[in-house]
Amino acid sequence: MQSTSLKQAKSLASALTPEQMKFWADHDYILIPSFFSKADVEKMRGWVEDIAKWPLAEGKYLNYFEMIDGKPYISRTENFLPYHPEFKALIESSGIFEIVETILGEPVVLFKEKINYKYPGTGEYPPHQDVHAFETSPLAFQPYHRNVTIFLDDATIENGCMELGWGYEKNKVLGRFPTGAIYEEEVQKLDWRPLPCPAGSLFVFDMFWPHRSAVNNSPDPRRSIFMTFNGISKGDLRAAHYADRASGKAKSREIKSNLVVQTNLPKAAS
Ligand SMILES: O=C(O)CCC(=O)C(=O)O
Repeated sequence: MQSTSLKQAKSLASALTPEQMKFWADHDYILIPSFFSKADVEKMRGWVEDIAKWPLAEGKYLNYFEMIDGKPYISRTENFLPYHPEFKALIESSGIFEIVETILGEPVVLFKEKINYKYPGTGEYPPHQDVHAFETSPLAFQPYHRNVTIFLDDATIENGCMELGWGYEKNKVLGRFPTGAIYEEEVQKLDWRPLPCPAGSLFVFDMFWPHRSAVNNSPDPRRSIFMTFNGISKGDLRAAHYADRASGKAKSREIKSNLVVQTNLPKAAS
């Protein structure tokens, strides 16, 4: 049910300008500031705060908690769009699908999505590539997925904006720990540059981009939505992916070692 309703097969008229296409071809990313209006950002912030309070549920959306000094802090909610029709409608009508279709040259499906809450004191991400996060997928380690991030708050150095590791080799999977975190020797070879961007921005990036982000040291949240797409010709793997994630024995990688899925928190989070 959820996978078919989260795809759009529309016309393939270009949703990007020639300049944006060239930037993508040169850099494998595009940042589009003010993609969403202030009103839509405000609306999404409200929905995200509502979702952060959703009760734990089996077989639906998935809440993840960061354990800090033995206490759980909500870090992420995965697979939330099927359970929030207004949010889903806004995303589906936003033009994001069309942008990824333009980049991939075919209609796309939404493989997965998550909210990263990045509340104060949380949200550190070690250097990693998203390409190897999905071992359940036959598309893992291959250049078929594309990521899109919506920033709902200004991303700044203080609140741990994303940092990109420039100088990586296209379509190369870097040496990494079993968690997916890149080996220090590989990290050192890259030129890490922060990517501050305003609330409402859309950041589209290739899955091989090495990236990391520091803990949020500001007093305010730095919320974002991460969506991963693939071309329809590669199949619709969403249901299989979330079945694996909900199994409690997920084979897909988790780069944050202090992250705990809801089912491991019988009482603490209720
Ligand atoms: O939200 C952030 O600061 C970075 C998140 C990230 O790298 C990820 O979810 O893969």
